[in-house]
Amino acid sequence: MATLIALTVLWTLVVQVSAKFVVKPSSLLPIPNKPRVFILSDISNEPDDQESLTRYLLYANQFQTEGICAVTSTWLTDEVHTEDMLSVVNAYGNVTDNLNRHAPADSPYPTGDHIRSLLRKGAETYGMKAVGKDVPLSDGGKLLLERLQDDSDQPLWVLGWGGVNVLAQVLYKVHETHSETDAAALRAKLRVYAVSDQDDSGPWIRQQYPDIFYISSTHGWNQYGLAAWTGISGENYYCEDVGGPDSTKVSHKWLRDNIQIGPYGKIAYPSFKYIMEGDTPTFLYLIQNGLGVPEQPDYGSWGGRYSKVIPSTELNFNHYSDAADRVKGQNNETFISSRATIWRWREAYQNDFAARMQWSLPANASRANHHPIISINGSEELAPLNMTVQAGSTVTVNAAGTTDPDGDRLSFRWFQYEEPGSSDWNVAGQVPVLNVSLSQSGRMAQVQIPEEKESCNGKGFNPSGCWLLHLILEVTDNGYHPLTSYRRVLLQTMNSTQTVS
Ligand SMILES: [Ca+2]
Ligand SMILES: [Ca+2]
Repeated sequence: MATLIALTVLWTLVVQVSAKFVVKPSSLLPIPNKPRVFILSDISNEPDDQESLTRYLLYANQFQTEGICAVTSTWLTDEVHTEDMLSVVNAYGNVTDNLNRHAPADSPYPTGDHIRSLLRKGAETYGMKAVGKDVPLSDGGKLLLERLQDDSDQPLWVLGWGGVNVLAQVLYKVHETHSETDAAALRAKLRVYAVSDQDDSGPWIRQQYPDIFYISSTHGWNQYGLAAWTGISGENYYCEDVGGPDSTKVSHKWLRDNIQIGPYGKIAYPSFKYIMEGDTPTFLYLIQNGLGVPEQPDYGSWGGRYSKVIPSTELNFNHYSDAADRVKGQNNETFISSRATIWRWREAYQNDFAARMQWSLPANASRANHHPIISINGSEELAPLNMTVQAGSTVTVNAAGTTDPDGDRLSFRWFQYEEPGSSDWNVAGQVPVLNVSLSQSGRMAQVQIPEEKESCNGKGFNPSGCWLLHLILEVTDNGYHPLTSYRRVLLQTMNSTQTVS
């Protein structure tokens, strides 16, 4: 008999699937859409940008990389260092054949030559000194402007790993050379995720152009311990959330054993000085694993969770900053913090990195693992499964068709992600709670939707005050460096006067 359990508790069940077999590219997790990405990196101010670039390239077949630009920041005010990018890309170019044995047939890794062709220098001056009427566009600015003006109707993600004056240059140029309508149309294509403000051009951009979709942590200057992105690895350095995440997974030893290996990791990945990879959350946010929805910063992902600074519909003000999650840490204490929106996924994102580094090894040395492919209600699509549900009803979510390309054992964990959709600091007791009963070793979930007085209590965001509830399925295999895939089920509750479609 299935057991009914409140979803504040976690369910973990294990099921045995078929025996090991040789993986075929056609059986790997598909990559249907590739976000367009333009990176601005103050590489060489400390080792961590080089680390982030090393990790990024292991995901390069998930992205359409449009440019990688060396920039300045407060920490590197008058020089830029493409040569340190080049050393990473050269090492990457030597292992693309190895990596491609683990890529879906229709999404191979780009060649080293292609990535090299995208490297550019930004302005070799600090912040707004690079922006103005008589200041020429840097090479990086020229490429960014070209990418912004091309024919693509897809958003262009600008990832700020340092200062963002190359973007400010481009916006200034667009303002000078385009009508306001055309300039606004170009700005609407931009999506920015900047790692705090690292020069004066970020605040300038947000002040001049509040319409730009712009994710960045805001806090006092250099108070990085307050920022969500430090959840990637920073608890011991910043003395925040110590005891919550597993610090061994971001230690020098773990990185030496699992990342600084082989013809790529050993050459490309330096040891960190302060914290590991402060800039990595910018692209973890875009990784296509079924968890995050890039257009919805408040949904949460490996790259953290963010909400609008001002929820006004009258002002078109699109700045998103840190939101908090309530997460039980390793030490069994409950943490409510923005950093937790990232470190809660640490085991999965570090295992994912380590597994991909195995892909970069020669075949005879690689202990390769590949991701589970979740099938939910018959669909393998990564986008959320949207369901409209009547308050008080019970619905079935069927993940029985889930497979693993390696024939690994799979564990199924279902949980309600309560924070998205609520602006309460502490969601406990504030969000209607789903009850789920599992069968078929966790592959089948019967979801009990709360009664109308809870589901439609007027506090939900849809017009009738009903709630949009987030149910996450997390499937983890038992390969060497276990890999996790996700699917988000969005349950829009309806009251008894509404029709369920
Ligand atoms: Ca940086
Ligand atoms: Ca596997």
